[in-house]
Amino acid sequence: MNYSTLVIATRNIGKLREFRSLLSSTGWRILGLSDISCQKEHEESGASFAENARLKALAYSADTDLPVLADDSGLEVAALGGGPGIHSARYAGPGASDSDRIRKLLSELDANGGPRDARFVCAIAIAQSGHLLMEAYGECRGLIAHEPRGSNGFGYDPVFFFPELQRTYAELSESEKNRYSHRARAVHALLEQL
Ligand code: ITT
Repeated sequence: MNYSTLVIATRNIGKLREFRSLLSSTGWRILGLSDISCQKEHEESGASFAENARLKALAYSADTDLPVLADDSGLEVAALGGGPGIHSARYAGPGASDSDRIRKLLSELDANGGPRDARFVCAIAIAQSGHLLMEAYGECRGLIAHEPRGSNGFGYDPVFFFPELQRTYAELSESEKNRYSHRARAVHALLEQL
């Protein structure tokens, strides 16, 4: 497969920034949804990360002739039965902030008292003109910290403690996170297929 331009179908600027960096070695021109003037919102109605990534990529690929990459990702906490999982973005309800979601996660886990093992999961799908072209998956294991630490990254990064580097994701530099993260692993798996 030979891309020169790829649209990243996300409204999450943290994700877009990471993809730009993770794909920089390809030389592809990376566009966001605003670059193709796409205002549409597509519902994430799937039952898994992979299904949601596929649905997003296929839906947005109807709005452009360019290939479209979608990422569905989230945090699975073992003691919470794998939650918030595919509901990571909506975990604290509509309009909630990253801090609201982190507060809810910490209070549920503190009340639960169980082990703090967790993993970040990332499913990627690429589609063009309504056809699915490629899929990839990555995950990264860690622990939920007792309180937020660090200010880099986005989302749940301040409470995801990465044992290998003994820091939370939000305490890692961008290049460190992009070496180890679930998204980095998914992009690596994707590029291996090319
Ligand atoms: P798009 O659907 O527009 O891509 P989104 O933020 O809604 O944006 P998801 O539906 O995939 O994306 O939800 C991902 C959720 O998981 C979101 O709340 C993130 O905060 C969280 N998440 C995913 N990857 C993360 C990462 O690398 N660091 C921190 N949180 C992450």
